[in-house]
Amino acid sequence: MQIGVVTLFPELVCDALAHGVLGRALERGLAAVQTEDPRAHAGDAHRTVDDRPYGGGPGMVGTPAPWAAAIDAAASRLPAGVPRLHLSAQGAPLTQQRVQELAGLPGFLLVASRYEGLDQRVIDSRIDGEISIGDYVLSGGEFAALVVIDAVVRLLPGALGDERSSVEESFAAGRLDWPHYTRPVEWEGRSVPTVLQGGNHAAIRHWRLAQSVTRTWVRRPDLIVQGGLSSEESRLLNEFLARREVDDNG
Ligand code: 4F9
Repeated sequence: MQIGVVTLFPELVCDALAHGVLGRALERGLAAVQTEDPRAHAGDAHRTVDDRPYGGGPGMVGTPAPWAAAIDAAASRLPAGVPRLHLSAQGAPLTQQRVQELAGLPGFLLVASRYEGLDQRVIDSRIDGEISIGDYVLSGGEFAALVVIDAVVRLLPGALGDERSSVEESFAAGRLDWPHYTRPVEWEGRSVPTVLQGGNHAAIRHWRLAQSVTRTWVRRPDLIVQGGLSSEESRLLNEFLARREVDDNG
């Protein structure tokens, strides 16, 4: 997979990609990330990449020519036809489904703008879609681009040590995870739930599904409104609501 990132801070992006699962996946060649800096495409002596907004107001707007040239240069090094995506609070919310779609492509180009954003004409002429990672404003799109890259690259075959992890995740799509525990069995007076200490796999599965659906119900009812409950889930939820075994911390 070939990923391009247009950014005024190529080092920030590259440095962040050097660690953990992501760092190892890139090292092993499962994906390659190339950056392109609009400043390298600025024509004037001051290397201008932003200017004051027409119509007035605070902040600055990305100058069209250097941003368009950087996008074109980055796109020319990627497989033909891959989507060009701008990170923006005005974009479509990033979901695991979108992440999975991106993971199936030969590549994509992420454009991380600064200031009040890009001149709209660059978006109109060069961008295929806009992605938001949440309803808040960042000082630039770099961290949003890194979120997209992290979420996608960890899904590539071979990126996780244990491929079951991502299969189980997509199986559990639309549900929050259940709680996890490791040794020691007792810590600061708190115990690992008894069911997890034994080897009754059916009971463990039952407990995990119940925790997962009940947590989702309490903390993220919007996820359940979207997809509804299976009959097993509504049975587990009713059992657990009757016993109130789930923490509502969140
Ligand atoms: C990008 C916010 C993606 C949320 C980019 C300022 C952004 C953002 N999701 N905010 N520049």
